[in-house]
Amino acid sequence: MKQNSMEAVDYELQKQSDGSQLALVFMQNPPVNALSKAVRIGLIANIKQALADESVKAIVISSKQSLFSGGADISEFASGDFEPPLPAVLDLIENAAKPIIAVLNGPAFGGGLEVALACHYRVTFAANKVGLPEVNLGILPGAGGTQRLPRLAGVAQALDMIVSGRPVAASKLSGVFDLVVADPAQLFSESLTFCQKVVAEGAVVRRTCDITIDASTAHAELFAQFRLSIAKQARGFFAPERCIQAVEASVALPFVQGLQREGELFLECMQSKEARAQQHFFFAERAASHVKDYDKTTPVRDIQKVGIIGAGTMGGGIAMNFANAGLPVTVLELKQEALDKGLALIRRNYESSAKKGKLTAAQVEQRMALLQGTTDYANLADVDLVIEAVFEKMEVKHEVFKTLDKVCKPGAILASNTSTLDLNEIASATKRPQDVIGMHFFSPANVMKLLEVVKGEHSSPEVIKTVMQLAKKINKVAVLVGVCFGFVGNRMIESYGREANRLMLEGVKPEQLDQVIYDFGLPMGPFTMGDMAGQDIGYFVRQSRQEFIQHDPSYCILADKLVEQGRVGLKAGKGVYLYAQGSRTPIPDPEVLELAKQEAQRLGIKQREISDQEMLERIIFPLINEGALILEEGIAAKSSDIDVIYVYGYGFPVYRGGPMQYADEIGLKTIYDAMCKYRDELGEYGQHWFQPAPLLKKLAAQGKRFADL
Ligand code: 3H9
Repeated sequence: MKQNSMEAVDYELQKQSDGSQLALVFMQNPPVNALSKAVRIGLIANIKQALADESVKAIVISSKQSLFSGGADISEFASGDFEPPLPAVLDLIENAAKPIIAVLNGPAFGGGLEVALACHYRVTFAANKVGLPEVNLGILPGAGGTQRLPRLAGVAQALDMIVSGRPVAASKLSGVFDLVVADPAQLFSESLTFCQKVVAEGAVVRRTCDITIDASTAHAELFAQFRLSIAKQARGFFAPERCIQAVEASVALPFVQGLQREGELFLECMQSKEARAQQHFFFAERAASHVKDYDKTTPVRDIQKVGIIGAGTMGGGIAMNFANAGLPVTVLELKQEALDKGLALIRRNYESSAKKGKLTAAQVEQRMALLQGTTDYANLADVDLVIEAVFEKMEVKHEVFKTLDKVCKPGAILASNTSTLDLNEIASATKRPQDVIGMHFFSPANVMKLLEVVKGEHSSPEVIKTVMQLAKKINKVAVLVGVCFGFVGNRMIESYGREANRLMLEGVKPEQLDQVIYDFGLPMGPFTMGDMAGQDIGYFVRQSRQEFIQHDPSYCILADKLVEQGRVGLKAGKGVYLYAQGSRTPIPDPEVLELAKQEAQRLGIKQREISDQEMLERIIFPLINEGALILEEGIAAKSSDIDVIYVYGYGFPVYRGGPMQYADEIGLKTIYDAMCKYRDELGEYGQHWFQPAPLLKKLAAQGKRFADL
């Protein structure tokens, strides 16, 4: 429901000991106090009222919510209605004739911090976080943030905050706050004393725009070095360079012209496809937690203790997530030796984080103390959730779930980390399929943000809700998916690997294709990725997919042959590429090209020159097409869920918003036409693998997007 400006901003007067009044202007727009149209109108009205009231000597802007403000209302961006513009509100604040003091009672981000920067004084508490995260939305602080922050905090500090988007604790930020109190509970009383002091000292209005930046602290070298330092993480993004240019303008131009330049750059960013993608992704990530399978009335089970079956790399990584969140974990391995090895690996991981300064030695010990090893299933009798991470074979999973059914207490959630197997079949090994669910972590499980939560045919709403909420507690982004081979992520990646292999048979060099995919924005191409993960992993999965080979004799034939020759990737020093001892740099190997040539001849595939565009389309479009099938089958509830899976699970560039947003951006008709073209051009292979999904065909014909579903 839209708020009106009276509700969005609250106004109070507070009588001071000298008889004068302090006007208190509180923003109130839950959940994050976004600076919506109503808030902007309310701020203008209340500030004007305070300025017109002769008894008011100073004005406080604060909030009664837990946040000071989460910034501009992003949900309004699509409407294009920015009236009254936020910069106009800030102009009113900065040029007010009475001192305006921002009291930051909670985090201030983006436009929220920009409001504070335009005030004449700023007060907060030490642990409070502030930041300008606009760059994460593909834009830049467009309400004077790029001009005012350098004036207050210095150019180097401002550049870092604006380009990284990282929040900073007030205690670590120099030049911005006039008073930083240690105890948040004392913030209001100390702020009032501060305001009285400002009034007593003549109510001086100190405008940030009047500060001159010392150009000697912001020479060209500083910007050049900064550009170099962020080149890797900024690759492919549009906004970071514009952020830097806007800060450069704060040094080179007077304030008013600087603001103008900021405005131009802001508009350029706003109109970029990267901004559309990043803003789509912001809402996609949050929308992933809005699922129809439960509601507010669905109870949630209390998870206090967790069990993990398997202390391998995956089981260990999963266990770390819970220990990091302060939950005790019992890790089970049947052999003591494997258990000791697994626990030692976890310790090494923690110690390596400590070496990098991410953990203290005490934290390492605290976390290790939460991890208990066992070789006896009976020790899982009291866990509230158990996650199985054992060998990916149905018989093995059945054994584990049968045993869990016997030993675990009623109401315990029994989860499988399977990445491909049928969860319903796994659940059938128990007498409580309603308590069985999939929790598909991505490797390394202690690092990757994504969790595919797989709902089985019988998984209860209560179990689904508990696991979705638990994911947030262990700092994962959970996406709910249905049961099919590979669920969403791995089912879609299948076509990606298949097509990479086929392209090599058709004459593409691995390094050519890897470069095309890297340039598209993924961290690495499919061959480098396969070598890093181990080519044997895909080989093993393919053994259970013999029906693919029956339809297509070329199906991943090169990858299979390489594995059969012991070329399993980086760990063997050779896979698709060669690796020098101790090096991770892939070296092209003519032997692999020769093998491709021979196999192509044997299969009657003509090798030819293939353009970068064809490579890209043949790698990415079938993946999108599979996404369309997944949507049609209801395996994913919405296209944005697929985007979240691809960005967080597979490194799909966030500035493309995920594969489905990318498809929407370039147009579904383009994808549909290309699928038809390859279907018709690639003979039997094309007929088999390039059939457009009916949903893609329908939406393309209607001129619609996946996001319209
Ligand atoms: C800006 O300021 C531009 C200016 O420089 C220039 C203008 C001219 N607007 O994340 P949560 C929603 S750009 C609208 O789960 P948390 C969110 O979608 C802005 N809605 O909470 C969700 O909705 P739902 C720069 C917003 O406590 C709900 O609020 N600011 C906004 O985990 C709860 O969100 C940013 O980039 C918004 N600004 O984290 C900050 N923010 O419940 C963006 C949130 O329907 N926001 N929502 O799913 C955040 O980083 C986090 O939301 C925050 C709270 C840390 C604030």
